Amino acid sequence: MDEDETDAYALCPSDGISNSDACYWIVPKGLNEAAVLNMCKAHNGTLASIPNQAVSNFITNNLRSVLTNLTYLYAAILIGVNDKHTEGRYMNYEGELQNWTNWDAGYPGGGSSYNCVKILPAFGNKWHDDDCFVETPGVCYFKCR
Ligand SMILES: [Ca+2]
Repeated sequence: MDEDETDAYALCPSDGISNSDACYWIVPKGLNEAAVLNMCKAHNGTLASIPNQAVSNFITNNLRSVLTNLTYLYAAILIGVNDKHTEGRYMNYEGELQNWTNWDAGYPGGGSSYNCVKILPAFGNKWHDDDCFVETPGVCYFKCR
């Protein structure tokens, strides 16, 4: 295996959680979407799409203590879903259509000014759309080993 192949994978941060070869890590401070994405990319990852209820449960259950501490200050956690390219068409950060969604009642409702998506722990971990410049923690995903 050459160095490029090695670099395609990341080690799961010590405060991350892993499920098979998937690792999830919460950026432990409030940043805007571009800055959270940069933190994820610095670890060879990206913002985490949430493909189904099982992954949503895995993240929110395992990171409950992190979320509980953070939600004292931050009520929302950024995830890897956005409709920045085409309003109302939600994609993940790997350029794929987001098939599964977990919107709270009445959401998404921000139109073209709210193109980022956040988990709201106080609302059953349902999703709200929000302004991408609002600073919150976010969930990174790494393919790890
Ligand atoms: Ca939007």
